[in-house]
Amino acid sequence: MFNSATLVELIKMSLSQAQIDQFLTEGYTTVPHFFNEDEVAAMQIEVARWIDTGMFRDVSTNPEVRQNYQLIPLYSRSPLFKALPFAPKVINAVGNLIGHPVIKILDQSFYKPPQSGMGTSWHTDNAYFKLQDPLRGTAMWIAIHDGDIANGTLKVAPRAFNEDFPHTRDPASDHHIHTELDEARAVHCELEAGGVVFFCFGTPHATGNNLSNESRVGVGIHFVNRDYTSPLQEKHWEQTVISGERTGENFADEVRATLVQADS
Ligand SMILES: O=C(O)CCC(=O)C(=O)O
Repeated sequence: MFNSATLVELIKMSLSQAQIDQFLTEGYTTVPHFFNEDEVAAMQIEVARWIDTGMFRDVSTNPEVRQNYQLIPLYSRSPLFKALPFAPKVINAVGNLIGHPVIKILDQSFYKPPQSGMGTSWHTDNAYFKLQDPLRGTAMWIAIHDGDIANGTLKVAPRAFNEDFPHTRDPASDHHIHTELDEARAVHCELEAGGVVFFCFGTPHATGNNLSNESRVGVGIHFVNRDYTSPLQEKHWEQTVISGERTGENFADEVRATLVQADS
């Protein structure tokens, strides 16, 4: 059962019908302030630890000019981010969008240093995951720092998730693939830290260069409805069951522990 604070948070953070409808028709929706102030502070402390201890890897093929630092996976390196998908508001929101049973298949982070941070090229997650129904998988992209056009916040192409986007190797990255997309179709998801973008596996998305004087970090967590995956896909992905009976207290505990440790 949830305690009353969790219940209040859950009600406050439930997606509106308009957000669910936007996801189903446009392939994405944004939720400002999905994470509260303490949660944002804890996530920023954790991400600073990853940066300071050199845990990110630069995937840029032209690192003298621009850098695009990636850390993947997160759950094995961070109790905070291991617990985050089990926060009741996350289970609830993701379940509302793609239906239960929800499994988490991937988590990762991208760090863009000031001025020379490089964007990630246009792609769909389904170019990697190949889910038959692109609406049965969603990414939850978290703005760890305020994201705007100048620092290359996430951009998406609405109403495109049923289109076919051929992908080829991205020469700017040492392992990614990319697709062509007319920039006129882009919606820039400008969000304060703690805001979230949910976008389905068929939705083309990208980030821009960080031209600002501050670092910017995003975290992406990928979920699917297990009833829509094949055994072959399951063999290749992480299989963390999210739906089900849980106390829901783990993320809150990890947030507190991170803040207390940073204070001591
Ligand atoms: O932050 C980025 O540069 C890329 C984000 C992304 O493509 C994702 O999280 O799926």
